[in-house]
Amino acid sequence: MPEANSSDNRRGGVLALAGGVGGAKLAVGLARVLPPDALTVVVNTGDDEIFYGLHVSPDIDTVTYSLAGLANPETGWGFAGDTFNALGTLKNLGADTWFGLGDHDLALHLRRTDMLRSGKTLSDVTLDLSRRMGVRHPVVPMSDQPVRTIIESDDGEMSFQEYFVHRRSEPEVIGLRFDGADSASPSPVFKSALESPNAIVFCPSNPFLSVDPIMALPGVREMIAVSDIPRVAVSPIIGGRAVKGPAARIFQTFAQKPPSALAVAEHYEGIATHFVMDNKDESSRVAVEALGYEVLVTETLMTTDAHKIALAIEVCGMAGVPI
Ligand code: FO1
Repeated sequence: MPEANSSDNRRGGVLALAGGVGGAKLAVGLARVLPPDALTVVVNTGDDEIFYGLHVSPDIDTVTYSLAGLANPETGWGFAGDTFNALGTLKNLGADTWFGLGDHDLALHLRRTDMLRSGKTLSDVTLDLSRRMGVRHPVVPMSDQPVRTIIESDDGEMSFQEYFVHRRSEPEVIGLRFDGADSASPSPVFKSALESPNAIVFCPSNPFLSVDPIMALPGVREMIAVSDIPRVAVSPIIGGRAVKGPAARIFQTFAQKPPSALAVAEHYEGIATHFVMDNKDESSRVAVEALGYEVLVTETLMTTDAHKIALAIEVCGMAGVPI
């Protein structure tokens, strides 16, 4: 496997693909060890939805708030210490308020929606707002066109937020599709980052729900699969369990097996070249290596900034990316 070369100035640094909370944690670590021109974080927008008339981009916000040091440490999403006065008023005024937008969060969504309505792209708006929050590394939506993750369930079709937040992942998932992906294109910064990265990192986000929407954009899977650089997948499954979210049932449905680091490695087969899994999953090392991966077994649970940085250093080391 060719190693990234620090003197290869034509290369564009690390391209990290992320969903929400798990992806945001590794993005924080990577941003602490890499300069802004050596990291691009491309974020899933399949979970985006209109709430209260406002454009909500949950994964972009989770990544941005996390990089800005503003994320709610208990939930991983939303603003730390946010209040919910406006939501209470909305409820009193008859709105269905199952999707919890705090007061600070609402201000961000008002601003984003206003900027989008004035004709700016989601890329422009994300860059502008993230800079204003003090984020120095580029946070980039996967696409500027709408792509929506639709859950096909035993109780009908629904948006991801309807399934995950409103219905608490209770409906039985029987299918998944990414509406709009075929006719969308990767956002301009994503497209140029794809052309010559030093390494690609699949952050520990749900492979089916958070990374697959990114891979579903025309040309993305193919470009990644044929690239000759290290492509590191970090398992979001630790000891057979998802750190957060509905991964267990989703794995059962789509991989036809319970969640495991090995199932994640199988999912990224032919796409990733390197695989990072937790010490708790050490027993699967040989099976993952047999799939052709270079494997790193380490501590992957990121409960502190020190963990995030340590994992980022290991990921960069494995990919030969100088820090
Ligand atoms: N998740 C919840 O479980 N309940 C909520 O009310 C909720 C509100 C919310 C508001 C803004 C935001 O950026 C994220 C929010 N999330 C909420 C998280 C979000 O639904 C998921 O974590 C992601 O879409 C999955 O990656």
